[in-house]
Amino acid sequence: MASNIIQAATSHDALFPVQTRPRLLVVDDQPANIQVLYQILSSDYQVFMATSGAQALALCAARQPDLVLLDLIMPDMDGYQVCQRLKEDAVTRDIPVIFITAQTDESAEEMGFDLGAVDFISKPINPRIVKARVKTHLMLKAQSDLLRSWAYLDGLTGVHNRRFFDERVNAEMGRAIRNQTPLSLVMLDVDFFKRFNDHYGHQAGDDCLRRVAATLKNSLMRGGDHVARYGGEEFVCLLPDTDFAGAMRLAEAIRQEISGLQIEHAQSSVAPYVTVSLGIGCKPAHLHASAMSLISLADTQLYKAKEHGRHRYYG
Ligand code: GH3
Ligand code: MG
Ligand code: MG
Ligand code: MG
Repeated sequence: MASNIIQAATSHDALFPVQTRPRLLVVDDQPANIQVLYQILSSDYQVFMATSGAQALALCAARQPDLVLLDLIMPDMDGYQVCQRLKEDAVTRDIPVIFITAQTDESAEEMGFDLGAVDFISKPINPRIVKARVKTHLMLKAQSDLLRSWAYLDGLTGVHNRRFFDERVNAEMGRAIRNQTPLSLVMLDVDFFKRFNDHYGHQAGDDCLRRVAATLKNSLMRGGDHVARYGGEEFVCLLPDTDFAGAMRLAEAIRQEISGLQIEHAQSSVAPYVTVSLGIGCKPAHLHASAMSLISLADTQLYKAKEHGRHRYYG
């Protein structure tokens, strides 16, 4: 397939590194049509090409372009089918699709919008209109991506929020069951934090939470790991492909790193600085479990860590 992917390489590269330019996929069964669009767009964008619907779907899944320019009439799989398939798959659903077609009747256009296309451009194409529409839709896509990412962040600490975690833990559990891989969860809670707030004030409490969150982020080694704020002074670390032993190692490392921050806590009964208690839940590789049971297990273990003296982990 690699031979079918032609990447733009122009003098524009010096100003705008190729890998950071928005990525477009142009799909048309006629190479001559692709050539025309390539010439119009390749100076501003990375342009990938496909000459069939099947190829377009494969490229979208593998490379997730920022926008697709899609021919309507193609043999085998037409543009409508390609668009429908893109919108059905969670991985490609949010990629905007612009139809480019010689078909001018309104019902064709209506059907395209019904299937989730964002725009229609008619052939023969006007280069300036193509450029303007592509630019507009890329901007809208970038804005909605940004808003979506904000919706998943915790405002105080900057790590992911509960909404993100709730969605992710279900997705990761599904994946772990399908792939028969382990999935671990470390849940942690700051010890005697009410006393901390009462003694040092709410502002200092907020600062403490920010430092704890930053430390958790730094402690997670793998790209696929996620840290989220689960509640007030409770955080969760979601660890795909991590078995119980790995989760225990991480819990211990976190325990030590938080106490190592030496954030003064004169009112704590465990230490003169801020500490955390942790609970571990693990779904072993070849067993089934629900996201709910994993969370409840980690929560139970966290409760035990509290009961047995705090500043420790249980699993
Ligand atoms: P334990 O060791 O058993 O966990 O005791 P604790 O005092 O930490 O637990 P408790 O649940 O009684 O108190 C949690 C406190 O966390 C109460 C609340 O004021 C504080 N808290 C929750 N969210 C925030 C926040 O966003 N900022 C600040 N500063 N404090 C918060
Ligand atoms: Mg065609
Ligand atoms: Mg708590
Ligand atoms: Mg607490």
